[in-house]
Amino acid sequence: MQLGTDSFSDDTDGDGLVDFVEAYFSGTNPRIADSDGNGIKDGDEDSDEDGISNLVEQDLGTDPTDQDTDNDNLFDGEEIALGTDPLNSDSDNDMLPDGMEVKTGSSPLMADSDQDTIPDRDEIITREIFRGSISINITGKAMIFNTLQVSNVSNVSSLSIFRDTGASR
Ligand SMILES: [Ca+2]
Ligand SMILES: [Ca+2]
Ligand SMILES: [Ca+2]
Ligand SMILES: [Ca+2]
Repeated sequence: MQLGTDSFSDDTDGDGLVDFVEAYFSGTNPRIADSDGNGIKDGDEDSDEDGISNLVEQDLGTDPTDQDTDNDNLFDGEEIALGTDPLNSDSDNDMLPDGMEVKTGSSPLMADSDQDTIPDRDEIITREIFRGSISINITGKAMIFNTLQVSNVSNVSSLSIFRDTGASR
């Protein structure tokens, strides 16, 4: 590597971040411990403002420049707080992404949140969506919220939505 870094040290500037991470991921300078000179070492900075420091991200293997490494609509820091896996979009492996489970009220850590033997993805959920003076009631299995998109509906007295069972996110 031609980075001007010390080839005998993984962390040339001693800020806690290894040179490789600084050069390719965190966007900080591998030769300066405090790249932006704000008094906070690069390792303690939270470059992507996702709630956890660059150093913690380096240890976890998450992306210090991406707030949501696994793209499940929960910031990396939120996932640490919740106990979900910031590197797995579906921590409990029940086919419902972590962020969606938080939104719909089921547990992202349990495939059957209320332990009624019906898995979260098959639970019947009712939601009322408001937009201005219009409200839409939607009832269906949790999975429907993965793919549901309603746009420009007008003068429709009843609306039926069919979900393609083969559909996935
Ligand atoms: Ca991150
Ligand atoms: Ca995430
Ligand atoms: Ca996750
Ligand atoms: Ca899940």
